[in-house]
Amino acid sequence: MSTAHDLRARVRAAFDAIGAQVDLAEPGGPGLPASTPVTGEVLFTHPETTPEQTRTAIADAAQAFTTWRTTPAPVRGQLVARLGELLREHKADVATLVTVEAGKITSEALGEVQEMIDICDFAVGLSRQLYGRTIASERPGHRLMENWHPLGVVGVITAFNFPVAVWAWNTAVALVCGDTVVWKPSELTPLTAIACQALIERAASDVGAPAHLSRLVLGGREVGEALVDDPRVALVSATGSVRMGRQVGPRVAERFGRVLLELGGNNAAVVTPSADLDLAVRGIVFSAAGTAGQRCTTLRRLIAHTSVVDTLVERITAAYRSLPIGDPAAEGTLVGPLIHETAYRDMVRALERARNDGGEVIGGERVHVGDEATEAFYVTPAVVRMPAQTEIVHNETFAPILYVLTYTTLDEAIELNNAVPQGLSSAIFTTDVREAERFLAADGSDCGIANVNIGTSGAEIGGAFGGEKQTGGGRESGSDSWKAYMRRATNTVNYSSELPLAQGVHFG
Ligand code: UN1
Repeated sequence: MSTAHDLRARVRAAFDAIGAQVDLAEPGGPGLPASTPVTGEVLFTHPETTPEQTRTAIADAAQAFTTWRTTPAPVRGQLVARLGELLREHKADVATLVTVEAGKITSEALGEVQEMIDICDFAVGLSRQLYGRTIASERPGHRLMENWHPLGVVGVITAFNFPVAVWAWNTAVALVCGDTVVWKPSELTPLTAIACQALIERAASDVGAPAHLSRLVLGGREVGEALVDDPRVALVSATGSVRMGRQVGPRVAERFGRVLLELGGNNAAVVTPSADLDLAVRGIVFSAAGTAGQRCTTLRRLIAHTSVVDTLVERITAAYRSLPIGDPAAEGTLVGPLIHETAYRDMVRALERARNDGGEVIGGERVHVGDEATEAFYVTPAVVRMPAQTEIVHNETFAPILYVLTYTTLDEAIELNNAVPQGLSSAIFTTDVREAERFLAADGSDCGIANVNIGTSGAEIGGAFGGEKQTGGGRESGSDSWKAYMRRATNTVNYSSELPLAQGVHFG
């Protein structure tokens, strides 16, 4: 079992390798704590950004924007290409920090850094593909077209559970789009953020890009508010809880800023009688128990046909019993810790409520890992057979709880899938093409992500990522999500010597 001493040494080694120049003080000193869920201890304290310094960071990013917006997009892409190279070089270092701060198992931490590399590759290609349209004009001698221009400063607010990939989705795309970035990471993951900031600054200096294209601000609510309320921040891209989104959305809208929200999910998988159950069980276990249930794409509801539910629950619980739970840095571990005590308390409360509603809970117990790990919260993932979808099933509890519901007709399954207020991810396991297509159709899943024969989590960066309803409606990452980071200008050019008016209007 890793000790706090080991973890500190790993952080220092990763910082040295990356070249992060921040004073990491031992706990007890001034500044904000950087803790680890692995042992539940504070590892370091680090400097805090004041709201005043946040405003300065925004001013710097706004200033940098004035030159960056006219830098040709393919040249902007070179910065992101360099960031991608540095991430390849420091993949293991960044992953170590992700494991220490977010408690992800090594393979998932490496996967998260790979997701950063992937989005850098994507954004570099995008830097030569920022296309507008040419539209047929109704007037002779006129050309009608769309031009996409950089937007300004993008405020990026990220959550603890993907402490680096979500920053990279936003930053890689924003930078090639000609925007500059101010990043407020979760207070729970400052170390990964400091490391990423060091890498982007190095990439900028290596390619001769202007300073201040990407700034980091570390702190709590006040720092976030300074970002949200500042009219120089053209777009606020925020990932986190629905509660956070409810505050950020209206505040940014109040000043007519743009928001891109990626909030909670309450993702379901439908398993039909024709499903390949081996495949379904594997997909379900990864999506429900992986990352200790702390992805926004985590599978939280299983909607099983009555003919397969017993077998399915039996196989899932058997798989759960064999999952190695413990030190996320140790080889073979598949389930690491919950992020903190509050997450654990929320899980206990949710399970209590489910029991009160008649739910049959299997698993969901605290596991003590190592001698010193009294402040760390490791749990066995829980499966809860519910007699009905009560209110607790409609809540997102950020922990490994899989509620099991049953259905008899596909219509019923789709209704259950869509019954929750969130709309991020969904899946169907079936070998029947009609069922699969129906799930993906307009009257099928209402989520931003709908999959067939894979789980709800682990999306590739090439697609647009985000969801509907309380998930916030934003789309990040691949496909044409870049459009959220740019402004569109419609241009009509008259190259004739006449002045015909649109809609046949005559004037004088
Ligand atoms: C998140 O949990 O905020 O699809 C992002 C996935 C990852 C991204 C999750 N690629 O699970």
